[in-house]
Amino acid sequence: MRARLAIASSEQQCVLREVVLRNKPQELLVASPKGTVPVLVAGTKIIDESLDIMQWVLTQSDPESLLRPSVGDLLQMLELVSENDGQFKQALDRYKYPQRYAEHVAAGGADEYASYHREQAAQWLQSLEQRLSRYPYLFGAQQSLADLAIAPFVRQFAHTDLDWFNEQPWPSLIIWLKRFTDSPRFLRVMEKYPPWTAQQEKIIFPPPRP
Ligand SMILES: N[C@@H](CCC(=O)N[C@@H](CS)C(=O)NCC(=O)O)C(=O)O
Repeated sequence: MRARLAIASSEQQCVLREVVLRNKPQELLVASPKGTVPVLVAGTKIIDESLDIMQWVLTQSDPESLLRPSVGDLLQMLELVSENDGQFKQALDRYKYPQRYAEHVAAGGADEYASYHREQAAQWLQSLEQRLSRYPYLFGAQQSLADLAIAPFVRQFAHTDLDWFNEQPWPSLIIWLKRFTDSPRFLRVMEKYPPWTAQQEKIIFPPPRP
């Protein structure tokens, strides 16, 4: 989602190959043996971390100035994203999929384990709420790389229990997330694609604007 958001914003196009993780094509593993998605192949360059893809794509073309926020700079944005990708992402995964973590049994069951990690994640969301109570976006008046890199994870958190999320005292965060999910860009990158096969016709991403 991050990579797609950045490509759509950069107004560049790529050939998209959808991957089903249970059935990774050999071509993916040849390009990137670590076998995670997304992977961007640009000539001889292979980029297999979503944040690196965002940065590389936006360095080629950045019509919305996502790399140049009105408040702060790229380094500060990367620091915030790295905090998001560390503790918050860890807590989010444990809240969303407690059964995947064997230690949930020792922690008193999946529900208790999930709610403990929800509380951990909530501390991060509270800090985002504070930022967003000052400016409409994480780094000022305009959307930036940080917003597009972090919002998909906050959306995952929110959708794990939407009623609970909407009851939290996070008015600015809730508006920020809604602005993101209501945006035409979001709907455009959410389109579903069939898994890639060697016989498939090339799929160009992003799709044309409606
Ligand atoms: N830090 C990596 C994480 C990528 C990642 O873990 N992606 C998941 C899908 S969202 C994946 O490919 N998992 C591999 C698997 O489940 O086999 C990035 O942001 O690109």
